[in-house]
Amino acid sequence: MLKLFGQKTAPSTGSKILWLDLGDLGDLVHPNGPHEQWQDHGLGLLRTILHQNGVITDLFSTRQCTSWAEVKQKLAGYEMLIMNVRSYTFPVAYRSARLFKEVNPNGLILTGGMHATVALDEMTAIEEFDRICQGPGENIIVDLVKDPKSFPRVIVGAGARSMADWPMIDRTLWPKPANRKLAKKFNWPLEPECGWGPPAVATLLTSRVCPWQCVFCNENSYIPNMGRRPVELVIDELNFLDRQYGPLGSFVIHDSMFFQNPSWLEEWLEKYPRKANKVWPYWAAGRADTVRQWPELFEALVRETRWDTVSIGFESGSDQVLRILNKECSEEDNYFTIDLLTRIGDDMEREGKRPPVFWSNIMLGIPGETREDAFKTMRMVKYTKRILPSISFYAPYPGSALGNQLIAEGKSRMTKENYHRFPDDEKVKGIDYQFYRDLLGGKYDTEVNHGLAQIRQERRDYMRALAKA
Ligand code: B12
Ligand code: SF4
Repeated sequence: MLKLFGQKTAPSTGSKILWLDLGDLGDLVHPNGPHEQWQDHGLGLLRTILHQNGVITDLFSTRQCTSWAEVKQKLAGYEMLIMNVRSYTFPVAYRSARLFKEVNPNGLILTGGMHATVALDEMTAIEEFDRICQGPGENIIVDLVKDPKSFPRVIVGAGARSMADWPMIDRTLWPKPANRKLAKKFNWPLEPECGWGPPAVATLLTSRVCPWQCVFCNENSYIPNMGRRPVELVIDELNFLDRQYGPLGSFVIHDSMFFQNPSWLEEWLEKYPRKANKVWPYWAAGRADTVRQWPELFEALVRETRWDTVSIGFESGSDQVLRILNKECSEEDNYFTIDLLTRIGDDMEREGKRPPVFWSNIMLGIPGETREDAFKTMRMVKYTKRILPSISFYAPYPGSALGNQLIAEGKSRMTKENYHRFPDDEKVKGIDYQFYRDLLGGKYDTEVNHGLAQIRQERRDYMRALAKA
């Protein structure tokens, strides 16, 4: 069997089954930013389950390669290829599948992941994909990999009822950084610092589904409901990672919506500061309306559990747009949340503590948004005292209600060759992107600054805050 592994990839286990981690070429060699280096929990979970059941797989990542020729070389000699395909990795997945079949004409390709659930037609159109699993895979992956031929081409997956049933991910099954300089600061199998908290960083999930129905997202329409991971298991995992690979510096809770389910949050508030090896600061997401609904709980979490980086999907500073998005939050909810965290931060600063900061998700270029709406949004961003803005041009993802509608109307510019490559990609037809670039560049600062206190009128480089979306 021909296997050409450079030092960049994990040594071969001798297995003829390869799990290919997907992402843009070079992201684990010379990454563009920290988020490109984060690890894939779907891959981590399913590979852990496979290995615990005696099904050993090899691994490498397209992110560890800098050319397609290198990817092709590394694919040679395998009998089976497995991939977790999300919409944003679909272009890389199908290109890899073609290369795999070129070098292993009799090889079999198993795919699963979010894109199979939300855009089955695009997946079935790729004839190289021999099996396509929709939905969760934890209770099907072992049987499927052991005997793929006993399954039809399109399969509905089976998941756990609760995240309590998930094994702890074996993080050594994740890809390594493929460059010595990067490896030094990566902290593998933990993850690198991204500006939210000290290294080493661990990413984890405590919940999978958000019950809201924002039209640009509404993942609960395609991710089956499941029980949240028990607080004790989350703390045990953090303590284990700290002991085994640490010292841990901070962590990122990747949940789409951490600030939900008050009884879980109250238990977290009570146990995390007491039972964790150290009260590490963390990043986690919430919504402005729930902060307004449970302000005491929010404040206690920020103060006592070191929820230092509070991600809120503000999205827009205009009620008109928030209604288009079915966000079920109002301008008033947004300003309530901003004022509350500012007050907490001012207090903590007076006490000599590090004040919490917002990771503020903002969208521009939403169909139906007027210029005045966009000015209001940028005004809200500038009004926020302690903010890491994450601004993106709205992207019509399949699976979301608005995404599906725009795709059906032929208005999406996201093609299977280019789901999203660069932050300022133009994603929807009929949107005046030049206006938005000018807005971020400062051309409309007079309009944006209208009514803002002098101190808030200072501008930052908002073009740099523009994120891939
Ligand atoms: C963590 C996360 C990220 C991380 C990703 C890190 C990484 N390397 O993977 C970061 C922060 C970088 C990220 C960024 C983005 N993300 Co993101 N992200 C998530 C999030 C919150 C969790 C993903 C996860 O780990 N899930 C848990 C694991 C266990 O699930 P899973 O990977 O789907 O795997 C399961 C199944 O799919 C299946 N399965 C998977 N593979 C296979 C293979 C086989 C053979 C089988 C049988 C089954 C199977 O079994 C697994 C276990 O059940 C999801 C939302 C969510 N709740 O899932 C969004 C989500 C995946 N992201 C999304 C998007 C759009 C993005 C962004 C474009 C911007 C944005 N809006 O957030 C960027 C683009 C990133 C890029 N690099 O280009 C969308 C994807 C929509 C789509 N149609 O694919 C989601 C669904 C959120 C949303 N509703 O908008 N993201
Ligand atoms: S955008 Fe946020 S609040 Fe809305 S459905 Fe998605 S995860 Fe939930």
